[in-house]
Amino acid sequence: MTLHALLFDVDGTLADTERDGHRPAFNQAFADAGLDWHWDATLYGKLLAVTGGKERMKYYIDHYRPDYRKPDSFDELVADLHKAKTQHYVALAARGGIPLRPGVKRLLVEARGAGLRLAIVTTTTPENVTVLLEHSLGSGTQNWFEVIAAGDVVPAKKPAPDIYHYALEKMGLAHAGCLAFEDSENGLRASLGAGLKTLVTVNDYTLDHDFTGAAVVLSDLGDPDAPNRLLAGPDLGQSFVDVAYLKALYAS
Ligand code: XBP
Ligand code: MG
Repeated sequence: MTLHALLFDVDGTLADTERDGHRPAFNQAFADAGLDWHWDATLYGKLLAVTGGKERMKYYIDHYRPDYRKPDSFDELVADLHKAKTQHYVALAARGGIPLRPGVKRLLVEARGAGLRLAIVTTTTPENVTVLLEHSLGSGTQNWFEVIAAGDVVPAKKPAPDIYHYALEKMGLAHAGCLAFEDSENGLRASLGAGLKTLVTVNDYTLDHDFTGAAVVLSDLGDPDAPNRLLAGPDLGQSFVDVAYLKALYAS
């Protein structure tokens, strides 16, 4: 089986969205609501143990705020805060405030030209994905992706493999011939759980994660004039990721 489809995570993989995108958007929503909740960059790293913004807020209250008395309408409060947070995030991304990681645009353009099928597989909210693609990758680029599998379309978020199963089903594909791109342990557990070979690019929040089972772990995708670093896995003799590299990795 040859490589014919690429499935991309978004947060941490296409762009470093978490520390300077999602985190300030959550904090702004908390401040607007008059809450004394505030997530600094270190605490946020710990909260990333849980994927999904609504799930993350509940985890924060349960594990870090024993002093907080939940109102009866707590689920509603979390849903409202999450809506407000999404508005802040969308505004930031629409200002072009969240650049893509190195090599991402180059690889997507080349993969598209090579006829590889593309999909997005993420736990974040769909609006967050479309605004990021539109403003950081380019106008109309959401159409490059055959499926954008995002957010609450499956009840169990990563590390559950459900969102990958959902995307593969929509594409009418099994795991063979597909390669996933992830940045975190939760993401890798999800893609491996769906039987997918997975390329990992790390970021500051995920450097120390356990990437056992990844096909390769790289600092980033790299570019011809900005080599990446191989952190684990086979040395394919190339310091940036292109379609030839992906085909060789898939076959290895
Ligand atoms: C991303 C997430 C998301 C974002 C916030 O994980 O966990 O929750 O942090 O987005 P992954 P929402 O990269 O593994 O998909 O607030 O829209 O959930
Ligand atoms: Mg991620």
